[in-house]
Amino acid sequence: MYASSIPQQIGYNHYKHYVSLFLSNETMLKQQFIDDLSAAKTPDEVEQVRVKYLGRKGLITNYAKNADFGKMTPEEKKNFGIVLNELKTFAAESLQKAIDTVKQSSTGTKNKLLDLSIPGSSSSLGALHPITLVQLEIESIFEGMGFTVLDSPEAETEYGNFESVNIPSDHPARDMQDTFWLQNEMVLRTHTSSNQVRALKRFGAPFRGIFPGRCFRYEAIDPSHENTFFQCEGLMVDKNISVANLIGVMKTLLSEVFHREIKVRLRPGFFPFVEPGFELDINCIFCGGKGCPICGDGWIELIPCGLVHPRVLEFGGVNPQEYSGFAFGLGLTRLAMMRFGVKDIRYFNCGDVRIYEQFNVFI
Ligand code: FA5
Repeated sequence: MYASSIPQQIGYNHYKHYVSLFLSNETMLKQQFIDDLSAAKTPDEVEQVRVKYLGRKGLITNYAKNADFGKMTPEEKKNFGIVLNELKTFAAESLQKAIDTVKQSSTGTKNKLLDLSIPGSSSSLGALHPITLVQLEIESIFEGMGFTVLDSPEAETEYGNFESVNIPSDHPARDMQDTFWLQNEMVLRTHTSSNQVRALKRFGAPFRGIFPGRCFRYEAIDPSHENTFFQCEGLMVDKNISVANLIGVMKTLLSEVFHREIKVRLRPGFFPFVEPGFELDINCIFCGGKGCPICGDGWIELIPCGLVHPRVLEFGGVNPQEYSGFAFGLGLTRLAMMRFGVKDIRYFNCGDVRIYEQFNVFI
């Protein structure tokens, strides 16, 4: 019987019936046994098949009882016996194979579940970003000196980012910080200095606080310049604050960060919101001050600072006759480079976790 000769309109059950008309009873029984055994997936189900066909009242065991031996010739009887024995042997062997297979697959699964020698799949823990590590360190150093740590917005008004720190719209200092302007006329802050006036307005004087945060500049990037980097603004306003207080705090900060005395140099620097203003540079830790592609001349510009300009105090509602103060804008990303010996600032924003994992401080 070939499938191609089956009438098109019949389904599978009809097909089986159709086929059965052309097959002997023994062949039909064998096929039925094969179908049942293939459907058995567990040892219990195989056992049910065994009982159904080879049990005491099984279909194969009792098959001979239904045979009409009286109508058979001796030759037919002999053939019947041979076919029946073959069927019994076939069924017994098939059942044995099926039992072995289902047992193997079920114990195999159990073994797999219990096999403690198979390496587990581990999930890796994240590490704190090196800039975050340095930020936390700085926060703790300043908290130790009585400073409060404050959060602040990354999008600023034009007034906050520029005018409140004495940089009016026609001031050339605006050109020193190329800016990302947002469509709603806010700016992505170019520095953290806008927090000076914000803090004074909110807390008044005396005040000691730091403001770590991300800044953005439309900058051509190179090993020491990024378009997205971190600063940490600091502000201390009280009676009789002088440059001596400023230098004292900066030296404490650097010796605690680097765990040794760091050579620094203070040179005049211009920032419209401080008077006098300074650039505090540290001796390059990569070349020891000889000059290299990272520092240029052996010094790294790290902390611009100065005494708070009287106008800024006024903008913050503080009387400059009564109070004075210092402010600084520490380059946190640059400090992280120095702290961990990272030679190119671009590694910090590249998103390659293999770099961050080396710092190996788990959350
Ligand atoms: C300022 O941003 C001033 N607001 C700092 C200040 C605050 C001065 C208070 C006085 C008083 P400056 O543009 O130099 O200054 O940036 C400060 C520090 O931020 C730099 O010394 C440097 O360490 C870091 N910095 C600036 N631009 C980048 C950049 N593109 N990539 C990485 N770090 C930068």
